[in-house]
Amino acid sequence: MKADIGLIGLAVMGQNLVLNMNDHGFKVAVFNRTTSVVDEFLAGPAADTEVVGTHSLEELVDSLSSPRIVMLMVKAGEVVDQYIDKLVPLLSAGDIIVDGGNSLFTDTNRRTQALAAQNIYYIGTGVSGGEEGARHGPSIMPGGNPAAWPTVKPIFQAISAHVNNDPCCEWVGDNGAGHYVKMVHNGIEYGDMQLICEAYKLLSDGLGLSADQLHSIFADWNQGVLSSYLIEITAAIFAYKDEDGLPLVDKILDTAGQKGTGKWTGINALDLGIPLTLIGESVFARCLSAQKDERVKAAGVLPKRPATAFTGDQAAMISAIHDALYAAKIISYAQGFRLMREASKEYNLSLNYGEIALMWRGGCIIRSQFLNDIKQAYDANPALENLLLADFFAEAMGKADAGWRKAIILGIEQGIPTPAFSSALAYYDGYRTERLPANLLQAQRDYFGAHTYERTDKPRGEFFHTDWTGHGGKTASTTYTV
Ligand code: NBP
Repeated sequence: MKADIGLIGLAVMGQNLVLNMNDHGFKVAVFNRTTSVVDEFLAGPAADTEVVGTHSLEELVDSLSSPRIVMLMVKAGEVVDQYIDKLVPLLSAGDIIVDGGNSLFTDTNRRTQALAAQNIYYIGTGVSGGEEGARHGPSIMPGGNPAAWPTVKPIFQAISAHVNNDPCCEWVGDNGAGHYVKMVHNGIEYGDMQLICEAYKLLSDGLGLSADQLHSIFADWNQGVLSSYLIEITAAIFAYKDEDGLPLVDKILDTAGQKGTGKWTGINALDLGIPLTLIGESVFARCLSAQKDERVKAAGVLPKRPATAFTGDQAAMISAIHDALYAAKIISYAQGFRLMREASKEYNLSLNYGEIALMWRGGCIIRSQFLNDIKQAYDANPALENLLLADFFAEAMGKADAGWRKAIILGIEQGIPTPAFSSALAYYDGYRTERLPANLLQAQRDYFGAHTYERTDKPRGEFFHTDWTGHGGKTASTTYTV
C-alpha cells in the first residue's frame, strides 16, 4: 500500500510530526538529506510503526499515493527552494508540496504562485508547539493554494491539538497567509516571554524574592487570567534545582538567542505603519541581552542603579506586577491583531481573527485561556478595529491601570528595565489620547520642509503652508504619507 504523505527533514519537528501522523493511522514515507538519519529514525523512534524509509527523492515520490503530498520540515530559506526545484520534475499536476518550516511569508507568496503556474499546489503552513506539540498535537496554520486544502485537511486536523473537540488547525487564507499568521504568533510569543521576564526581574530584584517564592507566585498566577503554557513552564523553571540543589535558572547566562521571526514581525509592522511597540521592544531586549560583554563593561563604568530597597506593601506590589503583566499582554495582542488586520487588507489575506484565536488556543507556545476572550470578542464583532475597544478588554484595562503604573514606577525607582511594560503603557496612553502633540510635529515639518499641515478649524484633506520666518518661499512640498 502506498503512503498517504511523504515528509522530508527528520530533525526534531519532522520526526515528531511523522510519529504523530503514524499514531493517527496515516502511512508516512520519510526522507532526509543525510540518509543515515532515516535509518536511525527507523531503527529508533519509528521502530514498530508503519513509517516507510526512503533514500532518494525519487524513491520518496514513488512511494506516495496520488495526489501526492510531500511535506518539507527543513531549515527555512534557500533549502526550501532547492527541494522544490528537485521535487517539481518528479511530481504530476495536482500534486501538493507543503512547507511546514518557519518560512518568510513573502517567500511563500512567491512559491505558491510559481508552483500554481506549473499545476503543483503549494501550502505554506505554520506549525507551533515545539517538539512536544509536534508529537502530541501542534497548532497548525495552513495557507497557500486553497485547491490543496481538502486533500491535506483530514491529516492536519487529525494530528493538530484540539480544544473542546475543535481542531487547532483551520485554513488561514491564500498565498503566504499561514506563514504570515505564524510569524505574528512568534512575534507575540517574543512579547509574552519578555513580559514574563520583566515581571520576574521586578519580583526578584525589586522585591528581593527567591526562586521558590517566584515558583509559588507564578503557579498562583497560572490559576487566574494569566493562565497559559508560558506561565506554567515559568513556574516549573523556578522550581527546578541544579545538582547542587540551587535553582538552575540563576546559573543560566543572560544572553537571549533568536531565529528571526520576531524581527520579521517588527519589520513588517514598520512596513505597514502599524505600531507594534511591545514586540519591537521584545526583539530589542533580546539584542541588548546579547551584548553581554559590553553590558558588563558599562556596569563598571556607569553609576550604579539607585539602591532604594522596597519598603512598601509586598503583597500589593506583587498584585500590581500581576496587573502590569496582564494589561501589557492585552496591549501586545491588541497590537498583533491590529497588524494582522492591516496585513489582511494590504495583502488580501481575508484573515478570520476569531479562527486565528481558536487555532492558537491549543497546541502552540502562546496557548492560553486569554485566547478564548479574544475569540469571543471577534465572534461578537468580526469587524472590531482594535481589541482594546471590546467591552471585555476595555474593562480589564481599567481595572489593571493603577497596578500597571505602580509596577513601572518600582522599576524606574530602582533602575530595573521594563521596556515592554513601559512601551505598552505609552501605546495605551497614546491610543486613548484625543489630541497628541503631533500638531507641533506638523508645524516643525512645515517650518523646515514646507511639508504642509491640516487645520482643526478646516475640513480634513485641506493642506496649508505657512511662511514661518517671513523669508521662506510660498511653494509647499508634495503631501504624501510614507
Ligand atoms: P532544523 O531547522 O534544524 O532543520 C533541520 C533539517 O533541515 C534537517 O533535516 C537537515 O538535514 C535539513 N537541512 C539543513 Br539544516 N540544511 C540543508 C540543506 N542545505 N539541504 C538539505 N537539507 C538541509 O530542524 P527543526 O528544528 O526540526 O525545524 C524544521 C523547520 O520547522 C524549520 O523551518 C524551523 O524553523 C521550523 N520550526 C521549528 C520549531 C522548533 O521548535 N524547533 C518549531 C516550529 C517550527 P540534515 O539532517 O541532512 O542536516
